[in-house]
Parts: sequence; structure tokens; C-alpha cells
Amino acid sequence: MKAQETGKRTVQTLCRMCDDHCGVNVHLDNGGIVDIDGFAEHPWNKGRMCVKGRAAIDMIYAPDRILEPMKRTEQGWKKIDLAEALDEIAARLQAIMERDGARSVSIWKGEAIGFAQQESLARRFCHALGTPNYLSNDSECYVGRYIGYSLVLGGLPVPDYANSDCIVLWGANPPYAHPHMTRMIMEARHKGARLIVIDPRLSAIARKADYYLPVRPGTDGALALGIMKLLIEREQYDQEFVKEFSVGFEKLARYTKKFTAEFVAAETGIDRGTLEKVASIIARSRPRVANYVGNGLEHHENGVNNVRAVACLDGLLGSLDHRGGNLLPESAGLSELTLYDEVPLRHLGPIGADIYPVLYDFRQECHTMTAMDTIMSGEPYPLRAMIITGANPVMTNPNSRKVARALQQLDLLVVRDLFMTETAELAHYFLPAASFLERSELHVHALYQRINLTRKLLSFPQCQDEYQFWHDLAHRLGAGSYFPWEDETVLNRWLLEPTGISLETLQAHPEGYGYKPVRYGKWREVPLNTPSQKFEFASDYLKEKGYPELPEYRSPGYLAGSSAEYPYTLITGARKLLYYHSRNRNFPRFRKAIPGPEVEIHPSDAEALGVKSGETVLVTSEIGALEIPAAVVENSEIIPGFLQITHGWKEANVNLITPDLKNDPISGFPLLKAIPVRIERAGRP
Ligand SMILES: Nc1nc2c(c(=O)[nH]1)N[C@H]1C(S)=C(S)[C@@H](COP(=O)(O)OP(=O)(O)OC[C@H]3O[C@@H](n4cnc5c(=O)[nH]c(N)nc54)[C@H](O)[C@@H]3O)O[C@H]1N2
Ligand SMILES: Nc1nc2c(c(=O)[nH]1)N[C@H]1C(S)=C(S)[C@@H](COP(=O)(O)OP(=O)(O)OC[C@H]3O[C@@H](n4cnc5c(=O)[nH]c(N)nc54)[C@H](O)[C@@H]3O)O[C@H]1N2
Ligand code: SF4
Ligand SMILES: [Mo]
Repeated sequence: MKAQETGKRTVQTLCRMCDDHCGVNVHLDNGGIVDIDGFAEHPWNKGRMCVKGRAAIDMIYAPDRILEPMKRTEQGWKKIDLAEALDEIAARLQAIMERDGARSVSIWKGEAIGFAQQESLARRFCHALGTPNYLSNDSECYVGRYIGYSLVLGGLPVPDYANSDCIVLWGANPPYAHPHMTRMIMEARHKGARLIVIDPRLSAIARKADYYLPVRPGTDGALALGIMKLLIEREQYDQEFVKEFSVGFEKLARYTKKFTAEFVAAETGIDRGTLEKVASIIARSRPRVANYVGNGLEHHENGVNNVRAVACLDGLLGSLDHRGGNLLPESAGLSELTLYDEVPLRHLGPIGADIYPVLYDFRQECHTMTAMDTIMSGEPYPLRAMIITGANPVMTNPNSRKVARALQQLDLLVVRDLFMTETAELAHYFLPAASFLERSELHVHALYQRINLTRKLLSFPQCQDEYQFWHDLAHRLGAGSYFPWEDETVLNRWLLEPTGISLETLQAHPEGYGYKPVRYGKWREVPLNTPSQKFEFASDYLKEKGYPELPEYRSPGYLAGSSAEYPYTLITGARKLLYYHSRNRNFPRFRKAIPGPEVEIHPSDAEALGVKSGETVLVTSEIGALEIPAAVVENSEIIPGFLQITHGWKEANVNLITPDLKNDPISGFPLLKAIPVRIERAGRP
């Protein structure tokens, strides 16, 4: 690394080794980072850090990090000068667009570019080219929840755990996935809040719960409707809110009648006693009930409707925007980088918008798995080029074999990453990206309505930040006017303009600067962002599109028709503390702690199969088979008949066996958490 300075200094910024964005002190010596610890004044983490955050040093200085652009040739990878690489990429894009039109080019941003600003830059580049084909990890993450909640109440709320009397976690495991959310939950518990955890696995957070409901995957909608039936029958709901601020209540109330305790138990596996107890606790705690939905609900064929059912609870309980309930944060009002309002792109036929119109309506984003089919079929039009930044879809998208096959057929694939990933190996050009400590951007902590400026602390000569990359490429393509700002600092000033907050103010407030005080009950003054401007228990918009207007429950496939060929059900993607999707496997100390992939299996199933921990088994789904060591878990850790495999391991990539065609019809989300499989011994290790 080129030392840019001498002496020691400490800078406060945000960690982005995960999406929690904790405040951190970064200690530098002679321009190199020597230590990172928690920043005590940041309200989110209050000085604490997790082990992944400290490993930012392992990532930035990893021996296998690639710091120079590379071009794939017949003889293998060759180093190439950055300007030359950008010239060649621009020329090839130009040629592809001249032949097949701008929409033959697509952009894919991944989870590592999870700052809103970086996503917006990638989207803006689509506008610069005139292609509607923006793809992202979000079409298998978060958007299912976003759509579900937005349909009901006009946005995705954030739980006000700290002031809650009852916290209900639906398919989420904060100790591993959002460590500092756990702190708030535990503080609330300390003050007397009840914690209810709904999860087919006895997860780390489930172990701390007052009530743990081992629900069958994909059946949360039935549980939520069963709870609502009891609340409505007992008139334990917010009648004023329902009368004044909602639509569709009568229809929902009629629909819930089907969700008797017997029906709910048959679907979910949760007995009458537990259902009634949990409904009573929730009723007693209203409106200070914080329902939080994690990834567990959206990776199902009926994901959005299950999320909608849970979202309806916020209206019934009066907890929407109530202290201790679920808050709808106000926006920071930054300048808008995306241009969809000025120049709509829908008429250009975004990939997948015909099959999943709701996904496009709500997110202006294409459907990644349909894009794979489009690349291979050329239908409805050719998709020839792709730029991927901050994603590793060959590991993280369902049916990985298809993803790899499709990406290999592109005329041009450019990957921006820090490492030579399974996806980057297929690229024509590898461009080294600047990590989060090598760029400066704005981040909003919605819960506190505070804005932070992250600090650029070091740089490597050929590793461009996201802004510089899009800027330089757009300028080469004659679309420089879309990226007029000289660098990311000038861009940050422009973004801040409408807020009246200066960059200097943010620099002086590393703990974040409040842009608006948090207000409760805003819906009394400001209409909700739904078509009726009210809380929608039933949705005319969905009905018009041919979907159920109510959050209708459908039995998951494995329950509706259990199969002799695939008698087990596979859950995937439960987070491990140390690993982040396909990331962090190259940190030796992490490898030592969690050395490899495993399939988690209940002891009674293991016994029936004659399988012991550590033994290799074969897990087979409709689309493929995977050899993987077994981990026999404790008795109550998973429901018998269910298995769990975490994604991101190239040694046993579970997405080789996850299907890409069994999707939620509303969001297009893949079925990743209830896949029919069989499991058998594959011989001794
Ligand atoms: N360490 C680490 N942290 C991460 C990530 C990571 O890869 N590693 N990824 C980040 C990202 S992008 C995301 S989206 C978040 C996800 O954050 P979370 O949603 O909290 O993710 P998980 O830890 O997998 O928790 C999901 C839980 O849902 C359960 N589950 C599966 N199916 C069902 C179901 O049908 N119903 C119910 N009720 N539960 C079900 C699983 O058993 C699992 O315990 O994590 C973020 N944080
Ligand atoms: N089976 C199964 N599959 C899943 C899930 C599941 O639960 N089950 N969960 C899904 C979810 S929720 C998500 S969000 C997706 C995530 O899927 P992806 O978006 O593909 O996430 P990663 O695998 O973490 O890939 C991120 C890449 O960005 C690189 N990177 C790190 N920092 C930077 C940076 O600053 N700039 C750039 N340009 N690159 C950087 C990393 O090295 C890494 O290769 O995975 C999904 N896949
Ligand atoms: S939870 Fe850990 S990895 Fe995530 S932002 Fe905080 S310190 Fe970083
Ligand atoms: Mo995600």
C-alpha cells in the first residue's frame, strides 16, 4: 500500500461489514489501518462491535485481494491498465448497443453496495445508457417484505424495540444477522417487554424468548390470521384506527374466520394453547407491539401474502407509528439521483416486468432469474452485456448452475469486486473496487432519523470508488452529463443541498446528525402512501392485477402434497455470525472457527438415516444433488423432517439445488426456505 501520511490518527466512520452500519473508530498509523473499535457515542451500537466488523482489516489487506484491473484472455487473466480497461469496456458496450440496442445491457448491484447512494448511482447509469435492465440482490432480499408492507401501509416500518412491551420476531435471528438490534431487544426485555420468536429453528434469539413458536416454514400467514381472528372476536383491536384510517377490514374479518385453532395447528404445528397465549400477550401489550419480519418469510411461494398478514397486525393493534410499535421513518429529503420520474423506462420492456409487474411497480427493478433465461433464449430480446458490482450471484442466486451458464453466454461481463469470486471468474474484465473504507457516502439511520457521512480513509491507485467508476464509464460513452460531479465529495454536497445540512456539519457529527425529530402518529396528518391513502387490509391494486385482494394464505407446496420422492424439507440461508453470504471465507481465523458447510439435521432423522455428525450425505432436490457433511443438532434445534443449509460455501453451494422457477407470484422471490428434498448417506468421509 502507498502510505499517504505519517503519524497516528483516529477517524470515526461507519462499519459496512454488514448492513447494521455501526459507528466505529478506525485507528491509522502512517496511513494504514491498524485497529478498529466501537464508537461509544454512536446511538446504534454504543461502542460495541461484532467480530465481523473488526475483520474489515482482514478484508482490506487480504493477501488474495486484487488491486489491479484484469482482462481474461485465451492464456488466462492478464493485468491491464485501468484507463485502457475502461476504454475497451466502453468500446465493447458501444458496439453491443449499436447492434442490439441499449436494453441489451444490464447492471447488477449486490448486497455489498447496500448504501442507498451506491444503488442509485447504478440505477442512474441505466438511465445514462437508456436501458431499463437494473438487477440486484434485492429481488431475493428485503423487497418481498418491502412490497408486503408497502401494500398494506405504504412503506417498510422500523420497530421501536426500545419502547416496546411485546416484541414479535417472525423469521429473523438478530444475534447473527443484526447484532445491535439484539442489544435493543435485550434492553427492552430488561424493562419487562415480552419476546415472542417464531422460527422453525431454535435460533440464538429463540433461546432467549419468553415464547418460542416452532412454526413450519411458509405457514406464518396462517398463524398471523389465526391471531387476528382471536383479536377480532374478542374485540381486542384498535377500533378507532380501523374505522377511521383503514379499508377492507370487514373483508379481512370474514376471511379470518377460517383460521380456527384447529386449522392453524394443522398448518403451522402450533397448538391451540400456545396460539391463545400469544394472542393474549399481544392483545395485552397493544399498541406497544413491535412486529419484525426477517428474511424467513419472504423466501416462500406465498411470501408477500404471509408478510401482508403480519403487516395487518400493525393496523389492528394500533401499533403503526405508535411509540413502542412499528414506526414509518420520515425521509432525509436528499437530492434524488434516480431519474424514473423524469424519464420512465417501463415502455422499454424491463426483463420480468411482464411476469412480476408488482416487483417493477414498487421497485423499478428487473427479475434476476428471468434475466438468466433471457440471456440464454434471447427472448423477448437479446441481453448481451452485464456489469456486476458488489455481488456474487453464481453463489447467491438460486439454480447456480443456470446462473453460471447464462453469465458465460454474455458477450461482455464486467465484475467489480475485491476478490476473484466464482462470478468474477466468468468475467471478461475484473475491475478492483474500493471497499467501504475507501469511499465516502451518506447513510441514513432511519430509526433515529439521523444522517451520517462515511469517511474515505485510504486508497489504492487502481481501485475506483463506485461514483468514479460510473462517472468515468459514462463519460467514455458520451453520457457524461448524467455524472457531472467531479468526485464523490462534490456529489455528497449536491445530495445534501435540499436538507440544508452541510458536509462540514456531518464531519463534525460522526454520531450522526438528526434531520428531523422522530414523530409518532404521523398518519393522523399525512396520508399513508397507499392507493387509498389509508391502511389497506385488502388491496384493490392487487385485485386489479389479478392477485388476491386479501392476504390469502396458501399451504406451502411440501405440506399441500407431501412427496415420497422428496420427503424432507430444506431451509436455506440461516445466517452464521462470521460469514456474510459468500463473503469472509478467506479470513483464516474465521475458517478456523467455522471450517466448512454443513446440513443441519434433527437427531431422530439422523438416527433413522444412520447418519452421524461429520459424515458426508447427499441432499437431492428436483434440480440437483449436493454432497455435504451432516451436523446432527440438538433435539429441539430444528423440527424433525426439516434440514438447514447456509448458503455461500463454494465447497457445497446450496444454490446448486435451490429452484429458480418456484417463485412467489407477486414478488418473484425464489423458494429458498421450504424446498422438497431427500437425504441419504454418501459414504464415510
Ligand atoms: N452474519 C451475517 N449477518 C447478516 C447476513 C449474513 O449473511 N451474515 N446477511 C444480511 C442480509 S442481506 C439479510 S437479508 C439479513 C437477514 O436477516 P434475518 O432475517 O434475521 O436472517 P436469518 O438469520 O437467516 O434469520 C431468518 C430465520 O428465519 C427462519 N425461517 C426460515 N423459514 C421460515 C418461515 O417460513 N417462517 C419463519 N417464521 N421463520 C423461518 C430461519 O430458520 C432463520 O432463523 O441478514 C443480514 N445480516
Ligand atoms: N440459498 C440462499 N441463497 C441466498 C439467501 C438465502 O437465504 N438462501 N439470501 C439471499 C440474500 S438475502 C442476499 S442479500 C443475497 C446476497 O447476494 P450477493 O449480493 O451476491 O452478496 P455476496 O455473496 O455477499 O457478494 C458480495 C460481493 O461484493 C464484494 N464486495 C465487498 N465489498 C465490496 C465493495 O465495497 N464494493 C464492491 N464493488 N464489491 C464489494 C464481495 O467480495 C462479494 O464478492 O444472497 C441471497 N442468497
Ligand atoms: S454488526 Fe458488526 S459487521 Fe455489522 S456494522 Fe456492526 S460491527 Fe460492522
Ligand atoms: Mo439480504
